[in-house]
Amino acid sequence: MAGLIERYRERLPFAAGDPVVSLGEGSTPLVPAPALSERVGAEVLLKLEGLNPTGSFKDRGMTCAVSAAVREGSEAIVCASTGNTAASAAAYAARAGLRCAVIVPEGKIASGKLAQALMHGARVIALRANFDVALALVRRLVAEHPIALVNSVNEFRMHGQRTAAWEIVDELGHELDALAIPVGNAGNITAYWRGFREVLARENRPRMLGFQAAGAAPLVHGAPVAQPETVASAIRIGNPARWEDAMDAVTSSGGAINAVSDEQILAAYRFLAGREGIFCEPASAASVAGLLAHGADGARRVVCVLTGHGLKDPQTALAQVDDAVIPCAPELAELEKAVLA
Ligand code: AN7
Repeated sequence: MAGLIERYRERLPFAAGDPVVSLGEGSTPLVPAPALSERVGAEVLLKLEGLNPTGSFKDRGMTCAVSAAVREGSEAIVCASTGNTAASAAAYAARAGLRCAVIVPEGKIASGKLAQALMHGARVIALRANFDVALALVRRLVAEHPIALVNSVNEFRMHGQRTAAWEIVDELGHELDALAIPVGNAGNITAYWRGFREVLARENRPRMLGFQAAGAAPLVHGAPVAQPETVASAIRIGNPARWEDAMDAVTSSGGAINAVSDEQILAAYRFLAGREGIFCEPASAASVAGLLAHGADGARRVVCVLTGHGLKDPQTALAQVDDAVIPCAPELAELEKAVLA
């Protein structure tokens, strides 16, 4: 499958002949979720963004941001990240032959994401502060040095991430009432709304239902959270960069922004894995938790965006299933007991 710059080139700011840094991102499946649909009382389809090359939706924006950085002659890129942006930036930088530095909150990123960033050869800097402080510092850094910033404040990231909305419309037309999506730095909800606005008439646009973790829910409270906390480390963000854009998406679409507790997030995480066969990371499960807790707001058909793969965060997964592994001696009788008990 072609990457998304190739798939949507006529709608993206890339001309034929421009450099394209792609890992074959995008074109992710939209999978029905029968068990979830029954519980929510609406038809729910899951957009599996964890099937992008580095395991999260960030690759959509990163192919555009890194291709643009190469076109501009940049030699290095940088980002602040709760993990997935770092993994994606590191991979696309490796592909493009750029240097890459990622600034992450010390001890607060999932191990899969850290492994990715290191394997792709990024310089990984563990800041003794949270994501919001990291982003503020990185913005000052790039004001002083010729390094391309690839956080979602970079407009090319928004260009790329809009393609997910276009893919949904390519598949469903306007037969979609709502989009449920986790919200952290608020780039993705902003990009989806822009994408829908570009291809759907006003009366056909879905309502945007954003969900934040209760301990990191500035948009729900209407004020920044100085010390955000949640098990969903990807969305442990207290002062989203795309604050106004996200609130505009929610308001103009007639949607809502709500909070879900860590318990609700983890319950949804287990439900998806155990009942739908779909393993997403905790932050992604926030959108499912939101539908389960707050309902679909009268929607008949909802797309729920699962933003990252469950394999990103093995620690949180294993903590859910304590001592579930059954040891066994290599004897048939023992194996029978273990399997059939
Ligand atoms: C799995 O990687 O902010 O609201 O630095 O990794 O667009 O920020 C990640 C965010 C949802 C929230 N789900 O998206 C980062 C970072 C997953 C994520 C979000 C993130 P935005």
